[in-house]
Parts: sequence; C-alpha cells; structure tokens
Amino acid sequence: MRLFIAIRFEKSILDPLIKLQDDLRKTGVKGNYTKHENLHLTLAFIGEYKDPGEVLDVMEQIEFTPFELELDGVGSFGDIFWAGISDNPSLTSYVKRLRHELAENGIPFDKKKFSPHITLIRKAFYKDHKMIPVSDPPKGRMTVTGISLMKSERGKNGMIYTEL
Ligand code: 2AM
Repeated sequence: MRLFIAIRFEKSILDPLIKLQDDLRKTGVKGNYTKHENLHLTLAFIGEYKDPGEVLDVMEQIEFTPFELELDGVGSFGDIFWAGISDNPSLTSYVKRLRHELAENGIPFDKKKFSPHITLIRKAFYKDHKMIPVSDPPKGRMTVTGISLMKSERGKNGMIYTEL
C-alpha cells in the first residue's frame, strides 16, 4: 500500500486554493491540476508499506497540540507549481518529531528535507513564459486539529487519496 502523512484542509484554505486554480485555468495555464479533493500538505512520504496499522500506532504516540496554518505565496519546483505556507515553528516541530518516531520504529520514508508546499499543478506551463502568472496570491488560515494517514492509489481518472 502506498502511504503518506498529510494535513487535510478546511474550506477556509481550500476555497482560496481552488479559486487560484480556476483563475489560472482561465488565464490559459495548462498542466495537471490537483483535484480539489486531493489538495493536501504532505508531512512525510512513506511509499509502499505493508502495515498502515503500525504507522497509525506510531502517529498516536506523538504529542500533538492544535496549531494555526496560514497560506503564504506561491512558488515552483521545476514545472511543479505550488502554494506555500507561512513560517510555522509548531508545524516544523511536529514534523521533526513525526519523522524521528517513524525512523525509530523502522518505518521508511523519503528523507528529503521538509519543504512545506501544496502542489496545485504538475507539468505546469504557460505559453512561452517562464513564470506562472499570479496577481493575487491565495490567502487563508485554519486551525489544524489532526494529522492524517493517507493511502494513494492510481484510479481510472487519476490519483485517489483516501484517509485511513
Ligand atoms: P508533491 O506534491 O510535491 O509531488 C503523494 O504523492 C504526496 O506525497 C504528494 O504530496 C507528494 O508531493 C508527496 N511526496 C513526497 N515525496 C514523494 C516521493 N518521493 N514520491 C511521491 N510523492 C512524494
């Protein structure tokens, strides 16, 4: 089973992200737009793993206190276009403890540095321009009250993410 650990969003964050996607589509930005129900912030990518119960047990051991999450700007990694979030020590501290506990318990995960981003478009391109045009970056905030273990499967119409 392909697994990752993520924050799922409330309307206050989803709506501005969806509005930006709609605006970019209208402007003529092409690419593989993340479906609304798939928008999330990944904290750790585990990949193929046999036992999600074991991962949930580890997650339950980690102290968690609700914290605020706020959108902040947009950016790109190559042709991946994303929305960013404000500097967030509570999130950074949680991710550090999460990854430490995964490692301690022998659960594999992608060790790339944590660069919080919300992927909005893959293979994004806009005519012959280098930059994706954004005049009004999305704004929104929410209180994160829980962290989700997600399963990822390839469906007939793209990826299907299910919370476990
Ligand atoms: P991305 O949006 O930057 O591609 C499900 O694939 C989620 O896990 C996505 O948010 C994806 O990030 C993230 N992820 C992190 N590392 C990954 C990896 N090595 N392979 C696939 N997805 C990864």
